[in-house]
Amino acid sequence: MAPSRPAPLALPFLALLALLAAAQTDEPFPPSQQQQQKPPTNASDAAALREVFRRWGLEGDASAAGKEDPCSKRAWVESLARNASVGCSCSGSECRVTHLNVTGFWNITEIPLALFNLTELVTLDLSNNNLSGSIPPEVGNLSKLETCTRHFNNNHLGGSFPPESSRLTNLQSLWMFDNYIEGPVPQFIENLTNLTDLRIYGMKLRGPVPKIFSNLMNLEKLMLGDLEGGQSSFDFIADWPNLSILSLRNCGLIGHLPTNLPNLPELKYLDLRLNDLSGPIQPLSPYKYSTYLYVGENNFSGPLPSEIVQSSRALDVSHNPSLSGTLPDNPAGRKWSINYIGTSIDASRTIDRYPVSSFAVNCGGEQKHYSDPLPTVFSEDSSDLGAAGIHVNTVGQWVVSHVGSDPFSESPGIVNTSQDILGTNMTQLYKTARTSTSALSYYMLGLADGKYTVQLFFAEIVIVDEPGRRLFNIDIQDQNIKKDFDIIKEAGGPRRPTSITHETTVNNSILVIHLYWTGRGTCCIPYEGAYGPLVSAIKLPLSKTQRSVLDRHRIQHDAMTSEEE
Ligand SMILES: *[C@@H]1O[C@H](CO)[C@@H](O)[C@H](O)[C@H]1NC(C)=O
Ligand SMILES: *[C@@H]1O[C@H](CO)[C@@H](O)[C@H](O)[C@H]1NC(C)=O
Ligand SMILES: *[C@@H]1O[C@H](CO)[C@@H](O)[C@H](O)[C@H]1NC(C)=O
Ligand SMILES: *[C@@H]1O[C@H](CO)[C@@H](O)[C@H](O)[C@H]1NC(C)=O
Ligand SMILES: *[C@@H]1O[C@H](CO)[C@@H](O)[C@H](O)[C@H]1NC(C)=O
Ligand SMILES: *[C@@H]1O[C@H](CO)[C@@H](O)[C@H](O)[C@H]1NC(C)=O
Ligand SMILES: *[C@@H]1O[C@H](CO)[C@@H](O)[C@H](O)[C@H]1NC(C)=O
Ligand SMILES: CC(=O)N[C@H]1CO[C@H](CO)[C@@H](O)[C@@H]1O
Repeated sequence: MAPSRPAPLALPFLALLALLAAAQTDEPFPPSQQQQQKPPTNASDAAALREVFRRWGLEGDASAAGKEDPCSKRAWVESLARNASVGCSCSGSECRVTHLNVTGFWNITEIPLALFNLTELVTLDLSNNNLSGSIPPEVGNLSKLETCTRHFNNNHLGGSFPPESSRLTNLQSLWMFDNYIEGPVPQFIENLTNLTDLRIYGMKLRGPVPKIFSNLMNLEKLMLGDLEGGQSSFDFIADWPNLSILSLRNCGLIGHLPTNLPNLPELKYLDLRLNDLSGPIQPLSPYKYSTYLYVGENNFSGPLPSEIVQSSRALDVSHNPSLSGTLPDNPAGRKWSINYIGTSIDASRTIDRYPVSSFAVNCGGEQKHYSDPLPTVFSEDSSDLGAAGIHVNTVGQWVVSHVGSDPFSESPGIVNTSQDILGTNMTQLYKTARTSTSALSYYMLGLADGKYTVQLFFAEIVIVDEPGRRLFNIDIQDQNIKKDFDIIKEAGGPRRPTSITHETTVNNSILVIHLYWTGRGTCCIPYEGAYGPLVSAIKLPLSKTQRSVLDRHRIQHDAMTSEEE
């Protein structure tokens, strides 16, 4: 910023709260002294902004509409999550609109073309609205854009990336996640060499990731994911000196980890889950420095290098069936933050298949007794699983497995509410829940083969403002039964119960319930990391025969353990 110009950005954003307070209590747009001294807003910007706000129903006081100076109408809010603000940059004779932030409005569905007349925009944030349709080619007119921090993420945009976006060469951040944009991962991104923060996941894009992305040397955060088909090898990663977050979940990555892996000295968070990587896990590089290392759901084999197991690191190696080895001894008094379910690592420690007679879990909570309609004990499930971990229920009849951590926050794995849950007499079941920013699984063990009816219980107790924010998928026995499941929508409101009843078959003594996030809904409302699956309770009613089979096993098990003693 040239020192001769007045600092245009600091004022609007620092003074935001004061202005908001004024805007809410006094007249809608108080003409402060300072604003009167300001030069007028460029007529083209003023006309465009008025048109945009008219289309979005945000023109405010109807009597002032068309008269007020848009640069005086800087900000107004309804809530923390719903916010609209304008920032201007003024030189001697006129002000230009340089910042526009309109986020969290479910009723805003269109991108008015007039928006692209605001050619001096430096930041634009239209996240968390309900925009639909496609991004028009005119987006290329906003060539001064630098930070679209929260750009178009979390909307319902479709179509493909307009090639004109390649003109936005000043862009430092591009967040387009959680939309319905289709087509290949756009090659033009290679031209946006100023990018430090690129997030495109939770859409309908196809791989491969262009090799030429290796040119993006300034990258600090790269989050690509949830691609639909197409394979990529690791060759788009270069020695990016400032890269700290690398998330490549479900990107169709294939091949071995190269032996000469790139040098990524700042790496803190590495997520390679849900790819098709094989061969050995290299002992250190490139994740030497990563605090979060997620390589689960691949095809890695060979022994787990013990150097990567560290008490300061959350490690997920789950569901790599050919991965073997043993875990190093726990550091005194500490628990490893590690999830190795579904591997050949030291399996004896993990799961003792001791069956018992009932399966009901109060996810995230204490043991509870309810008649539903038969007397049922919902067992306690309140272990903190950190950013990667498993917990085996004490008598071994079920296991809960969790992987996930938002890269930007400590997302809690267990949530609770003190508010009432309406429309149920099992209210305590719903007041606590387990949640995950990636994947949460429950394994019911030692079942006789046959048909079972699973019941899952939910109530939204965190993202309580609107439906559509928490969306996740549910698989039972590897079969997808819900895609973009939305608790509030199903329950008809927040803090209300809803349930799923699903019939399934067990033929290897284990029943698996898998709840997982695919990048949809929200990243950060009401707080960073509030997304992904949430479940209140699980129940597996057993028939009389199933129960008696289990009881027989139970008696044998008890007999065995007493002999050992
Ligand atoms: C206002 O902005 C338009 C569009 O960028 C520009 O052509 C025009 O010169 C500006 N007007 C003044 C008075 O600077
Ligand atoms: C946007 O710019 C175009 C071309 O300069 C002009 O025709 C149109 O009237 C402008 N729209 C608004 C709402 O200012
Ligand atoms: C959207 O809702 C806000 C209130 O939350 C209202 O001021 C605005 O006029 C609405 N916009 C549209 C396009 O309906
Ligand atoms: C826009 O508003 C949201 C919600 O208050 C805020 O989180 C975000 O940082 C703002 N963006 C900009 C560019 O000011
Ligand atoms: C969002 O927009 C879609 C149309 O694209 C509409 O069907 C839906 O009702 C809107 N959602 C809300 C909460 O208004
Ligand atoms: C990395 O970050 C440092 C410190 O912020 C900066 O000086 C340097 O230019 C960055 N390097 C690249 C390639 O972006
Ligand atoms: C509820 O959650 C809060 C915040 O995470 C925590 O401090 C509190 O101990 C929890 N209460 C119960 C009863 O679990
Ligand atoms: C001034 C300017 O660059 N206008 C362009 C805006 O975008 C449309 C669509 O790409 C172009 O046709 C205009 O020339």
